[in-house]
Amino acid sequence: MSQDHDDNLPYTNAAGGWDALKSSAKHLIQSEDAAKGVKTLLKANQPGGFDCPGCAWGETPTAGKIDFCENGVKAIAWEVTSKRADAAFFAQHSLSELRTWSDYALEKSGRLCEPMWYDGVDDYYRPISWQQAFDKIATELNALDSANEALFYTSGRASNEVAYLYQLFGRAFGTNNFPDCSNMCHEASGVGLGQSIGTGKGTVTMDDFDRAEAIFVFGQNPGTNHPRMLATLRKASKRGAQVVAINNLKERGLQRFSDPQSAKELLIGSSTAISQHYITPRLGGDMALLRGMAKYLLANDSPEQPLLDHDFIAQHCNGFAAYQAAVNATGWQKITEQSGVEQAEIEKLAAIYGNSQRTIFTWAMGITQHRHSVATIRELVNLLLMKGNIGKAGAGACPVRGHSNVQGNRTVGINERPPAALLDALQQRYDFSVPREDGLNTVESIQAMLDKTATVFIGLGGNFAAATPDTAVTHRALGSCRLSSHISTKLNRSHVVTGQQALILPCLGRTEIDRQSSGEQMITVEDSMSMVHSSQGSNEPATAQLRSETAIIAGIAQATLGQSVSGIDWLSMADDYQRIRDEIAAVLPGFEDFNQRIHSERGFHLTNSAAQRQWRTKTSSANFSDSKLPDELIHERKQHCGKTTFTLQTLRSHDQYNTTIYGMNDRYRGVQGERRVLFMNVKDIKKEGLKDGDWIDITTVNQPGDDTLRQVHRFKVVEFQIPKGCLAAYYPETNPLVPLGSTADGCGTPTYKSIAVQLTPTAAE
Ligand SMILES: Nc1nc2c(c(=O)[nH]1)N[C@H]1C(S)=C(S)[C@@H](COP(=O)(O)OP(=O)(O)OC[C@H]3O[C@@H](n4cnc5c(=O)[nH]c(N)nc54)[C@H](O)[C@@H]3O)O[C@H]1N2
Ligand SMILES: Nc1nc2c(c(=O)[nH]1)N[C@H]1C(S)=C(S)[C@@H](COP(=O)(O)OP(=O)(O)OC[C@H]3O[C@@H](n4cnc5c(=O)[nH]c(N)nc54)[C@H](O)[C@@H]3O)O[C@H]1N2
Ligand SMILES: [Mo]
Repeated sequence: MSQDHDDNLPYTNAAGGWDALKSSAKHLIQSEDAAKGVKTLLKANQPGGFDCPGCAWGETPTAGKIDFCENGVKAIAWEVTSKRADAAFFAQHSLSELRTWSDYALEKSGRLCEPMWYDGVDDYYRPISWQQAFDKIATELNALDSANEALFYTSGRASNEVAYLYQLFGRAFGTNNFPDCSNMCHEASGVGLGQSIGTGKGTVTMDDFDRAEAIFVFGQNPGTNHPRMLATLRKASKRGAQVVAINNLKERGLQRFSDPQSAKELLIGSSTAISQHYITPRLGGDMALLRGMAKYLLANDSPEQPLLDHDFIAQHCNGFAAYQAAVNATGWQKITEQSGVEQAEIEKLAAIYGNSQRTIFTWAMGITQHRHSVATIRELVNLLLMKGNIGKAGAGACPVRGHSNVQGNRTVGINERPPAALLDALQQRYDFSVPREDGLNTVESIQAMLDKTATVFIGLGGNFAAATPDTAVTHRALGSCRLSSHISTKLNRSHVVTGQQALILPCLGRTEIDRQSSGEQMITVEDSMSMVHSSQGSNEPATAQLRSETAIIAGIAQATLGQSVSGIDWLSMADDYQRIRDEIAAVLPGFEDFNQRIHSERGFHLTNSAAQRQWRTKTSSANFSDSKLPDELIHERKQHCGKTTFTLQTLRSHDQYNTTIYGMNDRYRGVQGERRVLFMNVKDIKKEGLKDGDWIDITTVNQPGDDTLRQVHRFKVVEFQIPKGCLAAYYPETNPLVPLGSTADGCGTPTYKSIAVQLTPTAAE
């Protein structure tokens, strides 16, 4: 059996194992409805059950096997809680009081129960009927001078059905303003992959993981954020595939893993080494590292021992000569300085890659939330193209998505920069003039609220006020809206940082039965491997007043537009979601016979053009990109004024789901009972005259001309294995440090993983 460990020491057990089971049980018990929780769990990710709301990792094709993880348990326990934030709760706690609560305390109040209205005058949310709530929204929307003054935000848990209806409503209303969580998440993957290979999605399926000779995991912490992926990596590692982790931090889950679903591993206390190679580059150093790998491949490729797939390059690719020139023009000194990795180590990685005939690259937020994320993703693809690793079994690109249906939301039209083909197809199907002008992304929406050019905010799920950058500025922006309204399951920061008036519209969760006039409904979602499958809850709704997200959007659309758009009967679509799926099938390629195909046990796969080696790019080829490395990352800046500038990344603990905080521990990183911690290299701690456990304030180093003070107070220094000059701390506590204007080049993602900061000891109280 696995040995017990001292909670105060860094975690030394393998990830998963007994501790994961222990923690799962604790969270089920805390949900105060453990029996319901267990019953619910057995249906997670099973045919006929519901899609786990935890993450977008693909389902394991072995039917009958339990397919959930510790953090899926937390997500489910969180939803099936017996606690309620009902009308009595809101009568007891004023908005001014609720604003002083922590994010943790707000969500702990339990499930939202009935629609609530804040009139901007008396400091309390009051119950309101559904119809009155819809009418309030309709009145505000219809009073706008331009449809572009409305913002329709989506968080990626929404189903395909509601997302489709939502975009149809927004566009029939007249705008493409669909900011979404993806703008803060994998946007750079969509943009970069689109430019390189003509699809914004990953090119692999679960089967490819069984055939890969090497798997490189870049900037991702699957032990916490995609725990079911560890089982996939473990299997690959056991059969001899090389697993390489490239991560700023030494993450436990990427080192050793004991599968809590493997009775044998649990009983004998064994575990599997996940990655045979673990490289810790500096924050944002991945592009330089990849460039170094490319340099090695080019230098060591020979007719006798080819490292490149020249036939593939000749037949399928564009721009190889320019890329070669760009690689040759990049010196090793720049590469090692920017990546923080020695040449010999980069060459070792390159040799593993060069000698593997089938390689998968996976990545997540460590790659997508930097200023040069698009260029880095294109560099990842450059490497894949050099060896023909796209459209080959056991090989490909795998951006591991976050929210369980964020990919599906994009597919069905949640996109502020919609492709012309989507707009054309909508125009052909419907009798309204489809808006052609691009809409606003998340950061642009905040700016528009500040400028008062957007004044009505509707949030389909999520927690806009907490997930976005520059917290003080964003709260000011939301506060200036005429109306903010949120379709949600639990109370969060966005409900208490209101517009002049505000609505809370409480909805059913994934685990609950969705009854409409035609009977019980199912919904559909798409995972990171482009598998579309159904999801159906089996629990009684938390309260009788809850409505489904689909019914709520239909209600808002009916109140706002009525039957003014002929051919769209909003309410009838919500009566029977098959009608929405018929619309999706008529408008979107790949969804033919949607209502029939969704009944096959594990759903169906949406064909990926790049995986078929069809390149839907402007050149009709797969494009190499010849971007230069960034001139200067934060750690390469010359120091002025004596104070050290560090690069801060903001990331997730093991006990949170984005802005939802389940608990105060981060087991694998050895943190107990607190979240205001700053991970720091021991040498930096000494150099700054600090000690482990000292308290510091963190201040953003602004761009010239920006004099906003961005600061967070009283963070505890924790010694950690992290490269010098780099820091890490949890989100959303650190979001006040991210300047609104600091976004990735070529896409609007905030630079959440590279913030220039300085430290000062917290003054004694
Ligand atoms: N339990 C749980 N599951 C989740 C979520 C959750 O909050 N909780 N969130 C969901 C969502 S929306 C998303 S997007 C995903 C997020 O999944 P992840 O991307 O794994 O999430 P982060 O915690 O942001 O972790 C980023 C990882 O990248 C590393 N990293 C940071 N910067 C760099 C860099 O410059 N280079 C390299 N090589 N590594 C770097 C960090 O050390 C960390 O290990 O998870 C999804 N699943
Ligand atoms: N500093 C920093 N900021 C970040 C990130 C980071 O790494 N660092 N990551 C970014 C990323 S990757 C993402 S995806 C965003 C996340 O941004 P969002 O998606 O906006 O935020 P979440 O925290 O996932 O939203 C949580 C809320 O969703 C609601 N909810 C939960 N389940 C349901 C449901 O079934 N239906 C509905 N309607 N509502 C539901 C609950 O009320 C809950 O409070 O944050 C981004 N912000
Ligand atoms: Mo995300």
